[in-house]
Amino acid sequence: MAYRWINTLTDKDVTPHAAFMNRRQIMGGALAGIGLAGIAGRTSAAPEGLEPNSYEDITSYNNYYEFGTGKDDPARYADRLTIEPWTVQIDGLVDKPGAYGFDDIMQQMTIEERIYRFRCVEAWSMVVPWNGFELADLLNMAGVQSGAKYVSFETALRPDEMPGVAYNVLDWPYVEGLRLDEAMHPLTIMATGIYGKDIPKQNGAPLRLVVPWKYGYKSIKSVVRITLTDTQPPTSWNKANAGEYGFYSNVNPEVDHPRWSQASERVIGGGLFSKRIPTLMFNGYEAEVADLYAGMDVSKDI
Ligand SMILES: Nc1nc2c(c(=O)[nH]1)N[C@H]1C(S)=C(S)[C@@H](COP(=O)(O)O)O[C@H]1N2
Ligand SMILES: [Mo]
Repeated sequence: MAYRWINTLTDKDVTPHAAFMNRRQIMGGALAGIGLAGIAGRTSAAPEGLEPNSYEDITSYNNYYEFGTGKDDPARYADRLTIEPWTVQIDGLVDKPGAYGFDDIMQQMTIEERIYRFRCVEAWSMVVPWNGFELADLLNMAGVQSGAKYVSFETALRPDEMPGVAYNVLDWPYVEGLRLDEAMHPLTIMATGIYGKDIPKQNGAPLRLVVPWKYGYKSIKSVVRITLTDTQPPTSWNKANAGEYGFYSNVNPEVDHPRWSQASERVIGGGLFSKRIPTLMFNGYEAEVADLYAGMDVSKDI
């Protein structure tokens, strides 16, 4: 699609911080016709050297229970999902509720690359070079009303296309939620691509939430509905097991899952050389997001 562009920033150039801080400059430069190679050559603060996982790793080791609970089930079965046409219902406390077509959304959004850490609650992790847009831009397009305090999200429910929904492992459709300030945070994106290609179905085509400082299950796939509300919305894993999965689900190495440690994580990929690394507070995004939780006890409000 012509409106998608891939920047040539290396992982060293796009630290999570620099990526969102430089967004407007990057887009301004691109629109003004400044070569992207020039942008890649700019200096950026505090390079972290995040090493993205391979496309193969990211698209073959998945959680998408609508297609089965095995890690390879989504890659095997998600091709059954029809993604054209696709509409996202945006409703609740917004000025312009309605059914927004995916292509219309894409034409209005600024697509950029974000290289983010991704940490599943099961204690494995990857680094993913997403393409996508800020959720805040989409919510602002719909016009968030002053009474809105939370955002709820819903995945498509297609029994004919999703073999996994025949099993009651979760209460379908998959639903998730964020507090409005979390949803509006510049690190929160709707991902529409990986490595510059349209996001594969097993990863949540055609658009899925990515909240990099929270456990992976918050990053709901194949979103068909976004509702602005004044009450905290139900979330699938919390409904399934409230003792193990809270609403916030912020990555916190100091708070263990009742059944395993969260202090470290297994890095996917590398075969025999796969390693365990320490898990970082807020998955490494503490400087950007800790303020959102000022006054909360993050060891209790899990
Ligand atoms: N609709 C839906 N969204 C989902 C899931 C799911 O089963 N269904 N799994 C979640 C979990 S547990 C994780 S770790 C991530 C996995 O994303 P990935 O397969 O792109 O790595 O998707 C999340 N989003
Ligand atoms: Mo997960």
